[in-house]
Amino acid sequence: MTSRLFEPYQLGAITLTNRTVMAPLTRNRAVAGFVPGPLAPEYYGQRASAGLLVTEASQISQQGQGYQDTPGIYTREQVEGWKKVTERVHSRGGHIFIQLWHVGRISHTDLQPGHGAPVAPSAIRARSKTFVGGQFTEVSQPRALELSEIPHLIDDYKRAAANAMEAGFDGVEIHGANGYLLDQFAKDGANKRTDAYGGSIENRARLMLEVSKAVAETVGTERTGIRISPVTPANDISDSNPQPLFDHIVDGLSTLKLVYLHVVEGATGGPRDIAPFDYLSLRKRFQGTYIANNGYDLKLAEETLANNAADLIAFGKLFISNPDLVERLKTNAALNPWDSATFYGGGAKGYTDYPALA
Ligand code: 8OZ
Repeated sequence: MTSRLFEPYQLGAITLTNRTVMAPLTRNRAVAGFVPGPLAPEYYGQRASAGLLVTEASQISQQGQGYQDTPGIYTREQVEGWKKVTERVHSRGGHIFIQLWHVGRISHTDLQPGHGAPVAPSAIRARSKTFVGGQFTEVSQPRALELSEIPHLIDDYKRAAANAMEAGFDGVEIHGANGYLLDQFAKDGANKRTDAYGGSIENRARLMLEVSKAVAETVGTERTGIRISPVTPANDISDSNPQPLFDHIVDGLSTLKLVYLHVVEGATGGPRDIAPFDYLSLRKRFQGTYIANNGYDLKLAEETLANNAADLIAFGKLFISNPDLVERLKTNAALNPWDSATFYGGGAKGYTDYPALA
């Protein structure tokens, strides 16, 4: 089988050198002010041979934060911090999108403005933990967002997207996955609203589509991607009927002409076959680029590209432990194992000290 993984790919206005994507990966190493840490330029720069890098999830506002030491993209200092990352990646010939994040109910009052309740579609607490104050803690009881707050929330996404352009990113990825705010609105396990944002599939999809439209208007459709996870149980999220929900969402995203659809197939970081779901239905509905993610190895990546079931393949943990993953896959070299003890928080260990091939 001839591999397409190492062929260039045109993503909107940018030419990727290959069809690998470094998945967004939370690392909890931001410094004071939730600014990307001093090692972040080196960490991302080391991985610039990926076709496309997507940053760790980055909160669009203080309200959007749910874990300690995650970076933001809503202050001047954060923009300056990210500039150092984009400059390093570009100087090494790479391309990088930032993932725009609002955690919704997966947060703790200690991280919220004025120690208020985290916000959610409905006042239903997730049976889930977050990491705050140096330990895993139950998430706090959320409050339901008022209808009148939604325009402000959309403004926060727009401001973050504009900041991303100022920081030199090639584009933004809206985090619509893994049981965070937009996924909470979309799925009926978390959304019990009775207004225009709850009830029917159309209503539950509304916020994700409105955010997508607003962000695309801010930075351009060719610089706006989105990540979804139709069946993941991450962060206690669930939906009674995800196929028609995501068929509808993807029809809407396609109409908006977003540049890519990034799909976590199965349980995030877990089994791909956790629940039946027809991903090809999404592939067919979406006119832009389809990025497949979750548990891909070289063989599955090559098969998937050969079958035209995806355009790009995102690798997560393999990119943590292999800064030169592309070269290793290309040459069938051994892969460094990852150390899960150093995924979240800490310094250079398990972050910038994984060796490249000699
Ligand atoms: C791991 C730990 C904390 C957050 C996601 C942003 O799952 C995350 C995340 C992953 O999308």
